[in-house]
Amino acid sequence: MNESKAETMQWFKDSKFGMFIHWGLYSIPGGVWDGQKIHEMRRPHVAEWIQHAAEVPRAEYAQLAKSFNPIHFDAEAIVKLAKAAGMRYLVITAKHHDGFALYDSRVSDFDVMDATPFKRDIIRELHDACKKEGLAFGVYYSHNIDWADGSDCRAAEYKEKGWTIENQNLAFGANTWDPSPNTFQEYLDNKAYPQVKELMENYPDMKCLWYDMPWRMDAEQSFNFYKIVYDIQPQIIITHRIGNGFGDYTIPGDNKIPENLDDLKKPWETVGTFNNSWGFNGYDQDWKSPQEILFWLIEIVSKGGNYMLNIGPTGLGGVPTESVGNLQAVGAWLDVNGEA
Ligand code: FUL
Repeated sequence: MNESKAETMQWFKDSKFGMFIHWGLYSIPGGVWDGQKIHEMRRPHVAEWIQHAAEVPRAEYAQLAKSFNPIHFDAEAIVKLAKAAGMRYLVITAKHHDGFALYDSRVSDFDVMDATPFKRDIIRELHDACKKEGLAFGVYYSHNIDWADGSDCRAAEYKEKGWTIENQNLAFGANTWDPSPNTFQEYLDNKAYPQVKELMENYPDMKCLWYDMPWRMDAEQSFNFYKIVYDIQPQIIITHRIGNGFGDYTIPGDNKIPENLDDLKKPWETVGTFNNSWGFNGYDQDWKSPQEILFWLIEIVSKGGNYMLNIGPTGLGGVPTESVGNLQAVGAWLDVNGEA
């Protein structure tokens, strides 16, 4: 295809509405650990952070992989749902903060092929289904936080020295309860950089890469994450959450519409939850109605941004019925009232 970055930027500006998918081992407990609900534990109260909230040891959390068998997962149905809703692109968590990869990684066994009975490459299936259906595709990759392998040695150090406001912020999200023995740099060299390289090599023609939560990255590390992508798929645009001022587009915040548009020097995207979590939360019924979704979409698009709305499939791979119904209703409204 050999599209240029400028062309992808134009594609991005024209696309307006996309689907975000947060899916992984955390979708099995669905916001509840040992009978305790995520919003009763420490922040942030989002179901994909359950390991952090309940301070689940790495080995115990990894046991979830043995029961990850999402028999209802149907990549083509998800892609068709996105299209029916009027969405033009799809971005899925290839690896979230728990460190578990939804594709076949050669550098880690903590992935869907090696650690689960499911043994299907979810990223490949969605990538291919998007290609078939003409939907643009991208991946999310948690480059900094990795509770399985990336625990920042400095976080343990901060803890020992006592938490000051400054280092508390720096250590936010780090695995301080059961840190992996390796250093942060070892994690980067042996897992994160090679995994991003694998993603670039395995899944061609992607449009965007969603890095997240950059604190603790220094400029060289952020640059490396940028370069690996650029060397292999130069057309890909990257979120500014790569850190240190790199990145091609801005995320004003989770569920945030920017107030001062002049401050935004780059094209932007608001990402939004359907209820109050990104990953599946089995007890959160606070779904956005079709009217609310349309409000967000119109408000964002009229200000020049894109809206990427999230779905969180269940541990069995089904899309919550409320998300399906409300997305279809949005699509029906856009069919009549929307612009091409
Ligand atoms: C945040 C993450 O910590 C959440 O889990 C989610 O992925 C959201 C889109 O970005 O910063």
